[in-house]
Amino acid sequence: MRNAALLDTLEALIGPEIQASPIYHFNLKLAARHLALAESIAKTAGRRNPSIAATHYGFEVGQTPWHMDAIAGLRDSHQSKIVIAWIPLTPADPERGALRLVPRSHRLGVRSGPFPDDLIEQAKTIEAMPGDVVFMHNTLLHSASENRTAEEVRWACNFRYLPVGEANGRPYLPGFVARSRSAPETELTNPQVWLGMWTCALENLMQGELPVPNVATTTRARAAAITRRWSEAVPDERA
Ligand SMILES: O=C(O)CCC(=O)C(=O)O
Repeated sequence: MRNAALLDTLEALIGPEIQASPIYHFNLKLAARHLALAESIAKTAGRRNPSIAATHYGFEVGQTPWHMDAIAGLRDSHQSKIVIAWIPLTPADPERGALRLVPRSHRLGVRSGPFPDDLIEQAKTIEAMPGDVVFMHNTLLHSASENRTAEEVRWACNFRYLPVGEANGRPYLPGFVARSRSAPETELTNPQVWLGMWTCALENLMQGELPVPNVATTTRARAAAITRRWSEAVPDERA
């Protein structure tokens, strides 16, 4: 997440003060054999089929439905200059699970599906290899195809970056300063500290004193108030 070449490119896109968002994912696409196993376990456990259900679970291991990443964050983050860095760790092509993007769809603003067919028809398939990075606007419409291999697991990271000080959409989890030209001492370089920040944040949430706000129902004004309250309560996340 602090790779210098990655941050150099991000700097050109969003400026020299770069926050790594606490919203990030590792996307694995399970192969047919793994999905068959997962499906049989799901059946036994009375859960939905993980390979096709357009749920959080399906999103992560099977075909990823059309979406904009912005919807994962509270509404006060929808105006933030958020860039997604999607990084394949294994080959990501139509056989193994490829990213599909609708060029210029970020101009539509934040929307949730279903999306019209004529929009989806404009999608481009990206063939990406380890070493590549795909940079996306936070409101770019995208999806990913399923993994059609018998055995290979396809892995990709979805990291998000935005200017320091802008709302990241999950104020109750720890982001960190990945690069700061004006105050380099604020950069977080110690992964153990970051682990400590996550541990504290999760323990705090588990105490349940403050409910986790719902991204779909929390208004922008309320989200901004929640974000402000958290940044006053935790002025320096590293501490
Ligand atoms: O890597 C994938 O399979 C899906 C990526 C994606 O759509 C996301 O992380 O938002």
